[in-house]
Amino acid sequence: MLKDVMTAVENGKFKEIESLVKSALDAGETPESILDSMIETMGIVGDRFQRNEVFIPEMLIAAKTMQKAVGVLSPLLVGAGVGAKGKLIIGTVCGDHHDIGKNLVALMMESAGFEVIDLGVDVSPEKYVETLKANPDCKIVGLSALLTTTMEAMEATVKAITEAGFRNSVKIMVGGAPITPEFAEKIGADAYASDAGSAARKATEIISAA
Ligand code: B1M
Repeated sequence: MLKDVMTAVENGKFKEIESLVKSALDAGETPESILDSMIETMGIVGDRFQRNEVFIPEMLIAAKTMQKAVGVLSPLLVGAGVGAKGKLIIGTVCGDHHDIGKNLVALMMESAGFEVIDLGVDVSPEKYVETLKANPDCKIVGLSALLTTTMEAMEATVKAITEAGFRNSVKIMVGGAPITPEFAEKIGADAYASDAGSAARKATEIISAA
């Protein structure tokens, strides 16, 4: 069942994906295992793109297919108590349009009890600062980047938040495929997480410690 879901995502079977995910759930697969298998598949698609075996349209349709599948899984992943842990602003940094990972992190944060303000993709440092001004009770800002070329924008965002005077009132968490704990430390972020599940755990940890 998982193999069918993976093949459908890899080949961009947009129309079939919902029923395949439902069949996998009916067969006893957990939402988490289905999600993990699709994340693995996107890695495979990325490797094929790098080897010039697939191109942007194929990568895009695989992404859209995964997003449709996530739509089926979302209600099963979101838990009770949404918002109880406070506000969290999240977005993909300026110049970067990848949002599947960021959306999963947002979903897991919501499921962990945060009220999530999702700014979407290609978010400028100014937009983060503006949103912080409108939400001074925000506890965490999450920055996602998938391109090595947009890591710089992540650094610029941390700098803008610091210069706007919010550095003592919010924690900044960063993540995304090219991001490392060393880079997070170098740019002055408070936390790094490698995946959506650990991002939610880490977020809970840092607000409890604050
Ligand atoms: Co893009 N792309 N892409 N792409 N794309 C990558 C990232 C790439 C690695 C593919 C490759 O060459 N192997 C490569 C980057 C190379 C590099 O920078 N070193 C690449 C490239 C080059 C590009 C373009 C430049 C291609 C071009 O135009 N020539 C272009 C850039 C567009 C732009 O952003 N300006 C581009 C475009 C696209 C599409 C639009 C076609 C599509 C995105 C669609 C969308 O997101 N709506 C796309 C896709 C799908 C990919 C791959 C195949 C898959 C990404 C993905 O969704 N993964 C990707 C290859 C890969 O990642 N191996 C690739 C699944 C997702 C669940 O994982 O996003 O890593 P991920 O998120 C994880 C963790 O990273 C972490 O948790 C998530 C869940 O567990 N995480 C956080 C993420 N954010 C976090 C934040 C946190 C904490 C954890 O705290 C706040």
